[in-house]
Amino acid sequence: MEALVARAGLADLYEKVAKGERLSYADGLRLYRASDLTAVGALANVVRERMSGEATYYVRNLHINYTNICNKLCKFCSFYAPPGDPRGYVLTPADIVARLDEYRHQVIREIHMVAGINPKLPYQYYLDIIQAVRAARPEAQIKAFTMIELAQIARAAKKPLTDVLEDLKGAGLACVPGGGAEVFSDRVHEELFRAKLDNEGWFDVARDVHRVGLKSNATMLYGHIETVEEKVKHLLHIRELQDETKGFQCFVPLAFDPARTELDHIPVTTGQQNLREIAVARLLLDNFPHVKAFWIMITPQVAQLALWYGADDVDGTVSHYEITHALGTTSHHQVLSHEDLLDLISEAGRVPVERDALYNVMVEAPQADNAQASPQRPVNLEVLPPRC
Ligand code: V47
Repeated sequence: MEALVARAGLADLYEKVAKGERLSYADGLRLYRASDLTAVGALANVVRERMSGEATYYVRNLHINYTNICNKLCKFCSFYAPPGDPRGYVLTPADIVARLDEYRHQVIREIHMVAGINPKLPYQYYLDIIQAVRAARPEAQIKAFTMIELAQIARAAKKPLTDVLEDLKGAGLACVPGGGAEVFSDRVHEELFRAKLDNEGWFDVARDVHRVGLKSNATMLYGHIETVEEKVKHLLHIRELQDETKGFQCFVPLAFDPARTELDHIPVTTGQQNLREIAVARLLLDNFPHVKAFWIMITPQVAQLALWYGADDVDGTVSHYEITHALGTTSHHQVLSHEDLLDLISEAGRVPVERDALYNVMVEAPQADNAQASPQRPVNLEVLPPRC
């Protein structure tokens, strides 16, 4: 390992990582530019194993996108329908309960609910959908509303955000996902998502979320027009906020999927890029408990490798996802079964640990009915064709 990182010219970074020293902006640039990705991954693995050992967290979850109507018109997004577009939909609380009913025979620990910014939705709608989900699946935790949605909900409520967050908590909100962060760069904001809450606005909302005692995640959308410098600044910016609030649970790098977007000339991210993003994040975000591999965007195959490049969390069974699609498919039904998730993790030589949305451990390791999910059994990766 020392020889590997020395050959890659990263011996001094190994020293820092071994001593648990914080990496700098310049270190971040070097990690992005180092030609030997295995050396960067090996460094990240030191941190990953120090923080989580062999454990790989996973969640049985369900994603629900309650409306695709959005007035932000982000160039990287293929999911939205602008207001007035006939493709627009809004799920009523009853629609959402009907969706949940389709999964009544399955264990669900986390319901992840995010959507477009639909200015027509009244404040009560948001409380109603949380209450409806809570009543239908009281055992599942609700992770809902990006910082962008929360700003819109407060606008609809005409109340201070902290009051709104207390109302949402009272209705059943357990925690907040990390979406809408994109890349904290004024240049990229201006170019790709001008109408959306600006970067400082995202931080202000996150600060309030953490202030009222809700945990959240943070994301970074990469693989479009961003630069390496912008990505390092993004990571250091959220590291700084984490020092202040300690409210982030997990960092989620999101690989840009250009299909059906205004940026469809941009090539899809490669396996090398996807693994590097996870590794650099693990190394720079020394105060984040978890780094997630979201297989929907990077394929289950690369998510599996990511468990040796810094990721200690795989999301999840997912079941239904509308924001992006597996390459070459248009189906919203995007799922890994519980057994396939267990196999994916075990085959990689890690120990699967089931969690809920707040990282409470549900079971220590595969239980009796999963025990035959031997690492030898081939993982069903047919759900997605490889993207790289
Ligand atoms: O905010 C939009 C991104 C996000 C595209 O917190 C795109 O655990 C790629 O945030 N290609 C929503 N990405 C999803 C999200 C998320 C997903 C999984 C787990 C968690 C978590 C959060 O998806 C948006 C935006 O950044 N997005 N369009 C696209 N074409």
